[in-house]
Amino acid sequence: MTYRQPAQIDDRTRAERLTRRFTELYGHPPHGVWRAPGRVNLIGEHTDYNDGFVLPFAIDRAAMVAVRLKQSSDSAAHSADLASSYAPDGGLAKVSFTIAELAPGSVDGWGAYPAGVVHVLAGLDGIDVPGFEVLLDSTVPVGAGLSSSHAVEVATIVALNDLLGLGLSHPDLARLTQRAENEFVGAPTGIMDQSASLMGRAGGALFLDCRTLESEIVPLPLAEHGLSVLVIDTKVAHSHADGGYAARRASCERAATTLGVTSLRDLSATADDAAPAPFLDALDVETARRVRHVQTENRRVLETVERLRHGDLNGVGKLLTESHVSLREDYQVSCFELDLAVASALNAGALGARMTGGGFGGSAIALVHAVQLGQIRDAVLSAFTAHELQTPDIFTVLPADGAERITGSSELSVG
Ligand code: GAF
Repeated sequence: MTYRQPAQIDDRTRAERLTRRFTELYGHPPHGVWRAPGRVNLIGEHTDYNDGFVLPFAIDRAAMVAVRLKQSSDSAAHSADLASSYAPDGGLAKVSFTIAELAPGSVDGWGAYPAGVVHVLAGLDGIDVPGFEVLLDSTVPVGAGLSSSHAVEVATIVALNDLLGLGLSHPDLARLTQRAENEFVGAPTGIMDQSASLMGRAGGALFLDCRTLESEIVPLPLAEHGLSVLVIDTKVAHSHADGGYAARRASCERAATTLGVTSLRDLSATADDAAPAPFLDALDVETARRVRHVQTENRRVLETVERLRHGDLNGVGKLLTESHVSLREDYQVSCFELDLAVASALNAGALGARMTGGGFGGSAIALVHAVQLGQIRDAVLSAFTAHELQTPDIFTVLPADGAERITGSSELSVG
């Protein structure tokens, strides 16, 4: 069967629609509209909080915020057109808060994302954050492991960075949204997702050194090679505030201390490092496997960048699949549905496939010949039906530009 992707409305039309709804809701227009994309991670999983290497790309699905600054310090945020867990009745979900009263736990649900960012900004010396009104919408599916929460945080922080003239750089903004996520939302995540949302570029993947935040866009010539990246959202909801993610992170930190290194990155700085060495004897078997994943995954990222530079997309596919095996066997963050998505895509002809993001649910990606999209999607759907599982959502994604202002001038009338 041929595969047809449903059309998405363009950014400008979405921004105009959001502006109209904002004006109806608050009685005056916003000062501007900003968008920030979700991401898929091509490769480099659970390496970011080990100071390692990652290769994600921003996708053509994004959160959008319309924002207006106020004179008072109370803020209101509404979500519109969000996936059902944000506004279950399809209407508006509203969150209000006073900036000075914000503290971890004081706002929950989706409202914690804009509130967390504001809380962190307001805590910086010399920055006075006034109240503001926000209307939010997003086309990033929630709970699918495509960074819907980071997209909201990044859209909010770039809007405030512009409106308040803060002049913060992308690495600064990435570190601040990471603090919002860690300190306010309570999810001990790394720096990859917000960096992809901020620094992604259409046509390429973001090769990021998570220790220094030095980055480079590596071209991802999908169309030239007749390839597509297919996302398979298993519909198994995951949350990084749950124990599994935190336990993996803690075990890596303990292992680094035992091995006498600052972080596990120091065991695998180059692609030529020797295989896991006798030092692993100092660790219990399970921890040694976690360490082996981080070490081999860092090497796979470097190797993937090399393969891309040489136009070897078959080689990239093999590395993706190796990454999945390592996440399943050594890091143990996959699940039955993710393994099934990967296996059925590979059996139907994908060049490579792997879980993407933190795991325990969420999405898998497959690198596929565009002409095989229909057959691969059908094979995955049949496999899920045969196991009486929820029907996955399957769609293609393209590397897109990172966060940006869509409309609005810098001339403000604050009210
Ligand atoms: C989640 C986290 F948010 C990232 O920081 C990263 O650790 C990823 O899981 C695993 O690679 O997306």
